[in-house]
Amino acid sequence: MTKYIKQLCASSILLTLAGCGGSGTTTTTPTTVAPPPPPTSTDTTGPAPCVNGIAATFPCGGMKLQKRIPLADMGGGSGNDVWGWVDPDNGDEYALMGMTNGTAFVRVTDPENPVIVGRMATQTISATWRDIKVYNNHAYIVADRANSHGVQIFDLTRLRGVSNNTTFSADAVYSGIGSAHNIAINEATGFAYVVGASQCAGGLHMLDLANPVDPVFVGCHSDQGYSHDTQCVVYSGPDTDHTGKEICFRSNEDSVSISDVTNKNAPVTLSSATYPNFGYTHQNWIDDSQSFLFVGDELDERDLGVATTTIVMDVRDLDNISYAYGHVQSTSAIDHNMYVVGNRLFQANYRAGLRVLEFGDLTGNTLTQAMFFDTWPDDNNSGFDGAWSTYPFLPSGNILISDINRGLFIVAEE
Ligand SMILES: [Ca+2]
Ligand SMILES: [Ca+2]
Ligand SMILES: [Ca+2]
Repeated sequence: MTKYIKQLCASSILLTLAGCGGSGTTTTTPTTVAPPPPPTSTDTTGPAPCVNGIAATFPCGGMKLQKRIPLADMGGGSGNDVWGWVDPDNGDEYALMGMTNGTAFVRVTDPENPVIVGRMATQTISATWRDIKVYNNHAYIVADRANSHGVQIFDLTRLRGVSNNTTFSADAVYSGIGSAHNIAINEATGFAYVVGASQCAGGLHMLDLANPVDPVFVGCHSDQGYSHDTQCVVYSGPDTDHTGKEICFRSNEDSVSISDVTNKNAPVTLSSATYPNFGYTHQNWIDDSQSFLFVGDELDERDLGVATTTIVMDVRDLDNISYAYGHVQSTSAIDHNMYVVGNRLFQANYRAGLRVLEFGDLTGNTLTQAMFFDTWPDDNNSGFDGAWSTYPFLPSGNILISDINRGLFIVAEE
């Protein structure tokens, strides 16, 4: 969901407050509270096959419902982000479900019988925006407009062997930031990139995660001001000028930009570009060949009245990126968080639910809808309801959907 702070970030007042940098991790004594009685679940849904275009009450195509867990069962609040974790010792799969008031941990190894292992409350106040990433068996959790929330760090191996509904606290909290919109982690290098914080003018606040419970601030990259989201990778794409460098693809509200962050002391923006009919440049993900960047604009559908449109940027030359085309779908919903697995693009499209697009050669628009699971049966309009995010990277092939209104969905291809 968008957040309008670019103008604020440009103000001298905030810049004065922001500075660049920040440091400090508080190592807390993690607590594990004896679980209260498990919640009485009266309205989980599923499993349900997709029959005549409906799974339970949810429109579907080629996908089945393994289980839906209502928000109340996970401690409530509205839903927001979701990420996943696989226990390297035993292969157990987990959903890390963000909610306004905290994060729920759900073991989904048996997807028709998921186990709510427990939850960790927000570090400060309830927040519409929470974001979660995982590195080295630790979860890193930020929240937006949440005062001095910082980055909660949670050792996920503590979930091992826990059966249900335990109250956890963070192992440590990085307090070099307060609120932040998002956190990205390049798992290949062990660096985290906080974006949308007051620090670093809302740009990249870079952290070295070599010690997982004690992140070390290593630099800012704020030349473009506020970034709403980013994906950072070790570059292996077609532009041989930059092979092996650490490259961040950034969505900056009003543009897309490419940055070389290899040298944390001197990151450099290589290029930036916009596209027709932009409303709010929200989030992006690169294809496996690192040639084309999928970009979600969060306000074009609502404010410009276009049908669900996903932007494709040609980034084959990192020094000179350009708009390639927009892919238009049949709904009016807003495309939100999206991720690539092979030749498929998994999109959480708010009121249209999860849409899975397949593609071939991206030099032309070959995107077509392969399957879908609609968590908002009411309509497909451009409201901020329904599917916030999705996690399509579990080895089992089960796909997680975090729904603002209806909780955690575990779905699968039929
Ligand atoms: Ca859009
Ligand atoms: Ca180049
Ligand atoms: Ca719908």
